[in-house]
Amino acid sequence: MPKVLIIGAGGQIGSELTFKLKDIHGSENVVASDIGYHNLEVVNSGIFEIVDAQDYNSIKICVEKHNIDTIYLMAAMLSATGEKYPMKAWDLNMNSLFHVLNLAKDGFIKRIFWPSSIAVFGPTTPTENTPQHTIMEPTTVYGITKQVGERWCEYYHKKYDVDVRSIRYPGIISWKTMPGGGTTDYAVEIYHQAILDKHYDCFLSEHTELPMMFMDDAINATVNLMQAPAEQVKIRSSYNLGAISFTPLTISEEIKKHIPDFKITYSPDYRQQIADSWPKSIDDSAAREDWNWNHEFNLEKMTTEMLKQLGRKYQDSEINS
Ligand code: AKB
Repeated sequence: MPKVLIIGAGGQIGSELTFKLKDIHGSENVVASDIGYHNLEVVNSGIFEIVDAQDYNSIKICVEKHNIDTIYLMAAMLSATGEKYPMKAWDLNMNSLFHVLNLAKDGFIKRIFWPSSIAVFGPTTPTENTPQHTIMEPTTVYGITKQVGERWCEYYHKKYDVDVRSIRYPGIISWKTMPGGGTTDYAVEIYHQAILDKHYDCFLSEHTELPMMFMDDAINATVNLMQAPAEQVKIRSSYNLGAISFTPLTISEEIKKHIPDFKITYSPDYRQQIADSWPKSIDDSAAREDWNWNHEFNLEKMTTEMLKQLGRKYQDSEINS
C-alpha cells in the first residue's frame, strides 16, 4: 500500500482526490494537508496536517513523520488570481514543485503527481483538437509556471529517474468544493446561480468555447495514471486530457432543459482575454493509448448530476439553518 500525502487537500480537486484515495488505499494510508483548516470536511475525514507547500522543511517533516512515499501536489494559484498576483503565483507554483521534485531526487519519496493545465497553451497554439506536442507560448503567469513546471518534471525524470506523472487538466466542474481563481470557474458558478437565482451573469462571452471535464472523470484519470505501470507512462512532461467542450451559451441551453426560466447575461471582464488564448478542444489520444484514458460524462449527463447534487445540497442547508 502506498503512503500518500496530498498537499492542497482543501481545494476543489485536492478534496475529492483525498476522499477517493482514502477509498482506494484506506484512510490510515492517506494524509491530507493544507496551509489552513478551511475545509472542515477534509480536516475531519482522517489524518490531517498543516503543511506549507512553499516550505521544503514543512513538507519533509510531514513526509518523515508519516513514512510518505507518494505526493499529490495540488496546491497552486490559478490563472485569474495569478494575473493579480504574478510574483506570488510564480513563487507558490514553482517553489512547491521544486520541493517535491527534490524530495524525490534525494530519495525521501518515490512518486509524484503534479497537475499541469490547458493554460500551457497560448494564442499561437492551434485551437481545435490541440495536439499533445505543439506550439506553446502561454501568456498568463499561471500558464508560464505550468509550462516551465512540465519542463522540470521531464528533466527530473530523465536526469534523476524521478517518477513524476502529470495531466494537463481542462476546466474541472464539480459540486462539492468551489474552485477558486480560475478562468473556467464560470462553468461551476453557473449551476449554483441557476439553482439560487435562476440567473447568471457570465464573465466570459457567449461563444467562448473551452475544454472542460466533470470531476469524477478528472479523479479517475488521475488515479489511473498513478496506478499505470511506469513503462506505460511515456510522457513525463504532462498528458493532454480532454472530455467535453462547450460555450457559456451551450451550457445555459442545457440548464434550461431542467430550469426553463433560467437566464444568462454576459459581462466579459479581464478573464475573457485569458480564455481567448486557450484551446477550444484537446487531442488526448496519447493518454487514451498509453494508459487507457476514457471519459464518461458528457454535457447532458454532467448537467443532470450537477443540478441534482447542488439541489440536494441547498435543500439540506435550508433545512439545517
Ligand atoms: C483555470 O481556469 O485557471 C484552471 C485551469 C484551466 O487550469 N481551471
